[in-house]
Amino acid sequence: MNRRDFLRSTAASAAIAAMPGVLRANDVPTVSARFTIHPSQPGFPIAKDFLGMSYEAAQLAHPEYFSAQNQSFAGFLRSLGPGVMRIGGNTSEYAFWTPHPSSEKAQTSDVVGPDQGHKAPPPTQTTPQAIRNLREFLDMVDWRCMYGLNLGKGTPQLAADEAEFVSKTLGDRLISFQFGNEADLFSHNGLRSTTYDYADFAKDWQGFYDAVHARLPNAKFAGPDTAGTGAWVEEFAKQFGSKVNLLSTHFYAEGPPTDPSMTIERLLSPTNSRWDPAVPKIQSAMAQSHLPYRLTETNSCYSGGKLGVSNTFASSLWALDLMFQLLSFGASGVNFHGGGYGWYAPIVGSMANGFVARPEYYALLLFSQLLGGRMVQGQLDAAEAGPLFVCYALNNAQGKLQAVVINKDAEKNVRLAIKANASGERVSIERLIAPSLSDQADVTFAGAPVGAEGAWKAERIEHVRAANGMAECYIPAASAALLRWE
Ligand code: BDP
Repeated sequence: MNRRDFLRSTAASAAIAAMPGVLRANDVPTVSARFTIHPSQPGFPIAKDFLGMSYEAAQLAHPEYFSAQNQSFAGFLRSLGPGVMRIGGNTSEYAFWTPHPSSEKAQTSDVVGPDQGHKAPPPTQTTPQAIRNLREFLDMVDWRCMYGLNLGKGTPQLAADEAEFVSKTLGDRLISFQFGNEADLFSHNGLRSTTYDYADFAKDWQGFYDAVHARLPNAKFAGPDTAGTGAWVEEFAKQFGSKVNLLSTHFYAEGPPTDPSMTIERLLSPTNSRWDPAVPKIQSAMAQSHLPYRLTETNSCYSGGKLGVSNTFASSLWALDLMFQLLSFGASGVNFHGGGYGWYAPIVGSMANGFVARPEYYALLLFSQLLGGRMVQGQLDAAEAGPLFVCYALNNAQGKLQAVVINKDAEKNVRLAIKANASGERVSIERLIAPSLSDQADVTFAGAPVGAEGAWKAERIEHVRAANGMAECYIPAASAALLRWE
């Protein structure tokens, strides 16, 4: 770095440090990057219901949770726009449709965390009351639902009975049914023999489909909802593409939490040995079937998440980047798995104690500002900033240019020059920041934390000038920002 650059970067660091709430800028170097945006070269659209959450089916055994009574939880979903609630998880193979509960058990609001997958969970009952409450809840938050039926321990007959009631009750709040959760793991988890393979699953799936379809000729289905590397999704698309309205798979960035190599650094790494090989398979399944794809269950670390990784600000930068990786190949949405007080759950709490937003929730909150827009092409020259610095550009629903910049690197501030032939004389900046990547409680977006019932309102919006198609901004180490051309 020559003297002039050094002085400039020192001044930049001081300027960043002087900004209230923008921390950790002074102790690391500032490097340069350039992002050239082509607003007239469109990419994939950002579906209005791109955002979603995923919950264990066992939560339905406590029917007050997803009910109109649970206002404080509902607020967090409402703040994200019209999303998708996916009901499934390991416990969906142990959730049994119980149309006539013998004793009308008191409605409870107990919380069910994400299943840790260590052993078979206890069986639970899904009652008509739970489904009626779910409908009220979905209406209240204006979300729709993907509903997992029990393939592992259930029967086609029970699935058809349950589907009939769910379909009648959820009406147009229901997007599709799915059969089974991660059937590609059935050979390992005791739900089937150790030789269970795709052909066996296809037979099971067809049997369930026939039973439900016979009862509900207009019912919609999605699948395969598998865990792994995408191996089954291509076969599934080929065989059942004409019977489903959506392809679905899952992805956990790392795990298990007991493995010491599962760290923040690994989570934020630009490559992922589970996800990278899955993407081309998903793309080919989409291309051959012409079906949309949704990542129906994801999070940072399986087996319930990892304390000190999944519940930190790093998870927020990870989740934000993952959503753009999904958009880069045209995925229609994502469901972050949660529930209870799980380490990776974006929203945690209970009706008795109230709910709070974990750091990961802030990624969804930022992203909710982009719904209905469309990605546009951009070219990043980030040689100095390195692979942990990424930028994405889009036109919002009104055709105004926006960009999201994610600096996952805790060791470099970035001075970003942006070239964009966009109308607008200034660019607003809303920052997603926290004192450090490992912070668990002090995340803010646009200067404001998420409060009770998901209340949030931007409190600090910075501006920089855009002149002759150029703008410049500073992106401190370990932070992200939403830029809008005004
Ligand atoms: C997924 C399961 C879900 C678990 C999650 C985990 O579908 O039920 O909670 O793993 O292990 O594979 O955290």
